[in-house]
Amino acid sequence: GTRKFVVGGNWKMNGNKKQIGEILDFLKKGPLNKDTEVIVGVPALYLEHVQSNAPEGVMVAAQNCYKAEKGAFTGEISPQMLKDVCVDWVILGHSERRQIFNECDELIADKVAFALENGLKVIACIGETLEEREANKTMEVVNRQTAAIACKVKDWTNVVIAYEPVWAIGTGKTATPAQAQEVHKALREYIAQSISPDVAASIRIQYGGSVTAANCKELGSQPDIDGFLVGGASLKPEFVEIVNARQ
Ligand code: G2H
Repeated sequence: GTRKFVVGGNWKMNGNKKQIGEILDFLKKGPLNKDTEVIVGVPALYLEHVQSNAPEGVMVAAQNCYKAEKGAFTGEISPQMLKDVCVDWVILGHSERRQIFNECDELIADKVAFALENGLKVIACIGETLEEREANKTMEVVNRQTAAIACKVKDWTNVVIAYEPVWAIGTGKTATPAQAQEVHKALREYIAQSISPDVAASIRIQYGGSVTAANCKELGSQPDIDGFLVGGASLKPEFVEIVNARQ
């Protein structure tokens, strides 16, 4: 296909200078498949450090940003600030932002639109909870989360979608390749109908949720899985194997 494989590491609230040095070392050592885009999602405090020290070809993402340029928003950072320190990517709408910090579909859509307008590329995360899956609402939820973004975003060129079933996050319970493929395929069909066939064909949809070196090859060989968003395993040398899942 024409969709370039894209693997993100979401460090979440992990790492200190010493550990980040170790991560940069294994990224440098690689070797990382040059046909795969690699993005590491770094705690805000360390963005500039990682941006300056990451090996060539490894891009850096913030894990959040706000929907305004500046002002009285204590604790927040803006897309303009990220651009100012040469960070080109941001992860938005991660389930931990949705669940722990009560971010709703509309706020996330506003953030995605504002980040894109200001020149960032966005990994927009969606996914259902266990309760929603068991109530057979997976596609209803995933489509609703996508539609909320589609209300405010017209150009999807700089968007990657990360499908992360919440029940698979940090639990060691990975979606089976068939389960993940089923959602990715249905989501692409929904995008074809509700946005456009062109966007559906070109947009990259990552799978996230307990991806490891052991399960990445089979997941990565599914036709509608275009990469991964990796949490826990992105802190370990096995991240290199995950980047190289598709050769
Ligand atoms: C899902 C994922 C990274 P993990 O949150 O976004 O984390 O791979 O630890 O399940």
